[in-house]
Amino acid sequence: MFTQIIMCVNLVIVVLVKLKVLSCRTGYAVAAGHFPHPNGKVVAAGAPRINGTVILLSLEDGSLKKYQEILGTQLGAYFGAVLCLMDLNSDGMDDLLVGAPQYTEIRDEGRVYVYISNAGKMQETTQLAGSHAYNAHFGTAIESLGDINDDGFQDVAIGAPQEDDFHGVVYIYQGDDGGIVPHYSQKIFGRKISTRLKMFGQSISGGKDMDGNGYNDLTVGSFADAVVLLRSREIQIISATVHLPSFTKRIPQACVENGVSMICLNMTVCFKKLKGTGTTVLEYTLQENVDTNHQPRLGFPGQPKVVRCLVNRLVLRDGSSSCRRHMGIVQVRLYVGSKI
Ligand SMILES: [Ca+2]
Ligand SMILES: [Ca+2]
Ligand SMILES: [Ca+2]
Repeated sequence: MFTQIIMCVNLVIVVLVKLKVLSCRTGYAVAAGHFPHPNGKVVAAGAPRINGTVILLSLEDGSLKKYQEILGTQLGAYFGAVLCLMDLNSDGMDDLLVGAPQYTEIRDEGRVYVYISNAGKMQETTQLAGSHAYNAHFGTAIESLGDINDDGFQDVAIGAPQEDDFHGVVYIYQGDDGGIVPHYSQKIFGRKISTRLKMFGQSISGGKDMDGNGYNDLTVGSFADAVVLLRSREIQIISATVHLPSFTKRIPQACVENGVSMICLNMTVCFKKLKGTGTTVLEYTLQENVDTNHQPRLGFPGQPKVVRCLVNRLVLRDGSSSCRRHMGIVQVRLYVGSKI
């Protein structure tokens, strides 16, 4: 049995909380946030020895009081060595990510446990494991990035510094209304940035817009006398509309392709940039139906025969819209009596 002291300090107040917990090193990692309600104040403290423990302390009347205790399940996983409080599901209350970088299936793959605030408690919903890579130490660093893909939910970066033969990897996961998308959205290899990088992802700092483009960027530390700044690209939102003739049966223009009667169909596709700056080169594909169980009836002029999809590109500038006209071809025998 050990006694640990956690201090909550501002300019004039010092609060000491004595905790009796079964494992030591309480305070190895700490994080602060808002829980169990949007105005509530909570401190999470990790004690990673033995099976590992995370203690949640709520700030009430100037004192920190034990609110919830979360126990790790695997001996030596270092559960609680890394903590991050952030609002993943945008309900106004912070959620908790707990790193266990030495969690082992074969050897030290690492794991991150995700707890979502629900009914006044942190409840485990998801376990993240990166690529389950041998000796990766996934979860060595966990950092909130803010909302880098502009979908209204905060995103998170997780380091696995010993993955890829100690060159290191950083994973990006996206928050959503259920908490977090369990599969990563991006895997960033240190080796692809520079072969000199070692232990890329040992430390991560995010949530700051370093280049002023309106999107938060990511700074990643390594053991190679190098710090890497990864800049977020801006999000562009483009609307796409396809205009078809209202009465396709009355299209008068008949086509013949390879001796087979066809009906021509003039269509217009329009794109408008709703969000984003600069010049965008847009490549688009037109295809009648992507359902492989359905026989397509619409094609496009091609050489030497009709093709089922058409690929084209155009340039969109700031706030601009642009349209292109294309001719579709419908086989007569399939067209009669049915709509496209
Ligand atoms: Ca939340
Ligand atoms: Ca997001
Ligand atoms: Ca930026």
